[in-house]
Amino acid sequence: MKKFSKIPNETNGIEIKKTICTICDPGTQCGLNLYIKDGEIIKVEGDENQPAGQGTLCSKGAATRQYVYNPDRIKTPLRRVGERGSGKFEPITWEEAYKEIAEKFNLYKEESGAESVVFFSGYTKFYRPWLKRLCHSFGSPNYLAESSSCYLSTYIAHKLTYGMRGDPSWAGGMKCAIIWSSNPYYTNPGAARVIENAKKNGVKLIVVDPRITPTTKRADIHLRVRPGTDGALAHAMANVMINENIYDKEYVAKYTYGFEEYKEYVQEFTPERAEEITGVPANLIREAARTFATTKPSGIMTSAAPVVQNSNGVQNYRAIFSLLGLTGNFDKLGGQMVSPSSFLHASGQFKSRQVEFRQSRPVSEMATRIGDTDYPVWKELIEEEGQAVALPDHIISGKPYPLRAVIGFGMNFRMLSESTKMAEALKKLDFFVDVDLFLTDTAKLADIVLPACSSVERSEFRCWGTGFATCTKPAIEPLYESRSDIDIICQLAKYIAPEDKLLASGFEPTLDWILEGTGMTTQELWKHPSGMPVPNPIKQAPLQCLEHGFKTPSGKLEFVSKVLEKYEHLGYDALPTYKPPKYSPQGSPEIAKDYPFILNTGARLPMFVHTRMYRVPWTNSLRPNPAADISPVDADKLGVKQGDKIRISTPLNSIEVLVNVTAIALEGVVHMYHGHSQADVNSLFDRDNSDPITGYPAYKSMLCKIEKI
Ligand SMILES: Nc1nc2c(c(=O)[nH]1)N[C@H]1C(S)=C(S)[C@@H](COP(=O)(O)OP(=O)(O)OC[C@H]3O[C@@H](n4cnc5c(=O)[nH]c(N)nc54)[C@H](O)[C@@H]3O)O[C@H]1N2
Ligand SMILES: Nc1nc2c(c(=O)[nH]1)N[C@H]1C(S)=C(S)[C@@H](COP(=O)(O)OP(=O)(O)OC[C@H]3O[C@@H](n4cnc5c(=O)[nH]c(N)nc54)[C@H](O)[C@@H]3O)O[C@H]1N2
Ligand SMILES: [Mo]
Repeated sequence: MKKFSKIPNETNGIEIKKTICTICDPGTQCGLNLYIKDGEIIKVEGDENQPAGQGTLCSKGAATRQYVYNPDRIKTPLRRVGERGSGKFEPITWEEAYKEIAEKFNLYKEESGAESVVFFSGYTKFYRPWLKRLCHSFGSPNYLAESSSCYLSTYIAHKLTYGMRGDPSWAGGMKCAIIWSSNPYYTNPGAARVIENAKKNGVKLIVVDPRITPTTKRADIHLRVRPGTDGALAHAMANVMINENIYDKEYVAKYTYGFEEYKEYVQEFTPERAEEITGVPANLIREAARTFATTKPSGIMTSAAPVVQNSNGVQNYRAIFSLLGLTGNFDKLGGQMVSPSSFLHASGQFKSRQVEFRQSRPVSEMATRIGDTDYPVWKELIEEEGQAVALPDHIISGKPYPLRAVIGFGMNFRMLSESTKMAEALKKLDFFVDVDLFLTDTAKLADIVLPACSSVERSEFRCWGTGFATCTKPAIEPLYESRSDIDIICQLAKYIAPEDKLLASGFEPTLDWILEGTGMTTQELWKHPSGMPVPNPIKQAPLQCLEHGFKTPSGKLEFVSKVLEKYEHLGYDALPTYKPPKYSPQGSPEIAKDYPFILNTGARLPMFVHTRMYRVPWTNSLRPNPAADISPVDADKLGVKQGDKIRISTPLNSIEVLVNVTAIALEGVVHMYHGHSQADVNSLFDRDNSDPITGYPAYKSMLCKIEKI
């Protein structure tokens, strides 16, 4: 019998509309069946026909009604009337808002150049091609995003090592996988399903994570590494593979560059020495190395975040990726396969025109981007996005040129290190516009606030690696006067980039333009409310680099990076050298005397997505107060119990939180979630505690001390 067969029916006026949940934005997008009566969502279920969610929902998706109908939603466009930051606004019309923004932006462009206006995106992804185009059509190179601490650094490590992105080829007959710092059971249910299947198929799983998680519980081998020491662990595995002669000599000889130097370098990382550095027992390192090298094909599942959020992040991932070269697994079916992006970062087995769409004007002809002077490797490898960690200093100093305005879409000043500095800088701007669903602390600093709607109130396009795509339709009208970010961008284009007629034409024509040649159109996609298979999918074939050369300067998989070689004068090493985290017992023993704990922040909780779910009663009730996870051993040493209040201090600042005593925490490490306004962990990090190559904040390794209050 069909579930819920009584509703909807002809008499009760209830309709089911299909859309996707994008609360946890990039990878998943579970299908939703929304029960609608009189234009209101009365019930939320998973859509069984949609492959990403397969009818299931997590705690966040299940709370959709509380998210959408939250009393904190911004209802109309707002203009500041009080002091900056006072949170006093008056409602204005959309027309007034657009006019005022256009007047200011066009004036700054005339007086100080288009580069004086910054276009910023928070974690939301669906509108990014449109926002980038708006920025470029206006003439500014300064598109910045949350990606300044997420994903791009991993991408840079891929590019430096093998020239493009590679993902594990789970479906290609993989026999062994390392899941290196990822916990999809909390962060990406679709990927968790892939792991479940892999387990059923007998794939050997090695998981590298300091904590115990649902993913580590499924591991054949769990390497409980100290935060930020991943590079030393990878080198010790390479050491075992080379010295035990279990590496792929033919692949190394034919397809890699710099092997002799690399081989010599990893000799210092014996498993015993690596045990001292990483805390992982030497024999377990040996076992992991042997398993990965001899159970082939094998691949590595990586993450956008933890490894690269260390002061040695890029080099640590290069050390990890080098293992794919050493074992001959890159560009092999069942190993690691090249995966080009179709739309946003997802590879959906089709080729869209998103890059041409975004690059309405070449950035290379514009002024120097924010961050380019500090991070030349980023400048070289990342075409359309600056490094936002340099934004506060740039605004405050006015150097190398003045920055006068920022328009942020879902901007949150608390997401980068020295968060108070970002807030200060935003206050110094001539003009700040923020677009959000809620009047956040960042929106309160703005001159104009614009109300965005949620995913169930708009249309958006998404695709999946399985060759499946969807374009949603609003399940309910946007609440109050809120609008889709894409509609806001396309309207704004009429005022600040009037020559760009395509952008001004709105969602449907622009999406059709991007998808031209794929066999998909908006109208066609709308006929399939649960999504549709991509027509004529381009199946990713192996041996692309092996036959045609890697997209690196040497044309090979580079153990020694020819890009980094150019910047050796800046202290970057061409080999993936291991350096201890800047703040760690090994990296700064003097500081460690007074600050004996490692502070590791932001490991995801299943019910939160950054700051998004704190205001939602169901999810917030699961951890209503900011709390730090510490191990029972550390709790005993400190004399604290569950629920006690503690102060966490770094040399920069301190915050007060509750204690959560839990065996999932590694001894000596304090784990703390980010984004709380009452206890902002990012106020504890200074900008210099970052990866010198990419500027990524070292959220995963800081030193701290703990006092009971
Ligand atoms: N200490 C520490 N800091 C971290 C991390 C960590 O692990 N530790 N992780 C980093 C990482 S990986 C990331 S990705 C960043 C994320 O950092 P942010 O991008 O700042 O995170 P969010 O809180 O998800 O989103 C910001 C805002 O977007 C708004 N928003 C939601 N949906 C929409 C929408 O559809 N349109 C618009 N216009 N706005 C919307 C939300 O209401 C919210 O105010 O944080 C980084 N910061
Ligand atoms: N529920 C939920 N889902 C999310 C998000 C969210 O906020 N909430 N955020 C989304 C975003 S923006 C991102 S970037 C992804 C992140 O997705 P994941 O990378 O899967 O998630 P994390 O929990 O950040 O990190 C995974 C694991 O890395 C471990 N780890 C921490 N430091 C280190 C280290 O130095 N080395 C190693 N080897 N492991 C370490 C943590 O203990 C954690 O268990 O999740 C996305 N999905
Ligand atoms: Mo992220």
